[in-house]
Amino acid sequence: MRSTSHPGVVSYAVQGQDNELLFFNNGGIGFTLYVHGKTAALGALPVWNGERHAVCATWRSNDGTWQVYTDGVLQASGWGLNVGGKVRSGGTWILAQDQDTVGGGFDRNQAFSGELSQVNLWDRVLTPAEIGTDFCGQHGNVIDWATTDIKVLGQATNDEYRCGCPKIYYINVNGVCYKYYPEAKTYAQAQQTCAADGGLLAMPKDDQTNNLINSLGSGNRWIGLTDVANEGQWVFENGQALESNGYSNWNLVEPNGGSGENYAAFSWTGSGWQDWPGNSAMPFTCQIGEDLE
Ligand SMILES: [Ca+2]
Ligand SMILES: [Ca+2]
Repeated sequence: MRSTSHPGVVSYAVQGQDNELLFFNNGGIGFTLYVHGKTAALGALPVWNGERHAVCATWRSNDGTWQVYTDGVLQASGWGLNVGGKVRSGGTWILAQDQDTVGGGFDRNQAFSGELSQVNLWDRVLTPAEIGTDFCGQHGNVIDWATTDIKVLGQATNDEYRCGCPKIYYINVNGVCYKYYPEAKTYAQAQQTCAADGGLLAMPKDDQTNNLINSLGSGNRWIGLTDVANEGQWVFENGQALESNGYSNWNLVEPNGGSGENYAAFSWTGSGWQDWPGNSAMPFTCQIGEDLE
């Protein structure tokens, strides 16, 4: 999930109990898990930084044990939640809102604003290894996200969730994972940020990739291309010479900075490239996955 709001996230209502199962943020910093109207305070969860996060809540009937994990890390746990209870069948599931009646009773202040995906439900408590750090490829035995028909209502829209990156906040496009970093850094600092993720500054090696990387941000942004080793000999971050690749997208008159400008960036005008001094600070995009050799 990814959001900056304080909402009802997953709501399951049955006749006579609109909080049969509910994962909810109480408007402040704390989350609450409801089982058959009973509550466990999960506390604050580190999920409000605009990145994607994997959240998993568990509950066991016989002793009411509950746990909540984010990105594979146990954040809180307790016991005594609705001991011996059952979650009844035949109700209605709503994502991104809280039901106060079955299928309705919505409060506009409890709408989730953000992205939700890979919502699965099991009839048993998963092991920590099963919970893991990402939910791509999971298949709940009660609700399987991959095969469940989801109705899109209200202002919600449907989009493809691009699974399959080693870091969940990267998006997968044709087997390569990208993340845009909006914070301004020097070229060297941007290189370090990408390296810490196990990647490189994004390398636009064809028109399609260039447009994709450009679409992730705006303004001046570093790309993984430099002539610092030999003036005029532009080389991608993975060591491939620009010339041997056969695609470039320099703006008119660029590159024009000689030995004073040894690093390539998108310009504020769009997807064209310019050479620029590396000690300037600007946003950038990292890539991991394919094409790092
Ligand atoms: Ca240069
Ligand atoms: Ca220039």
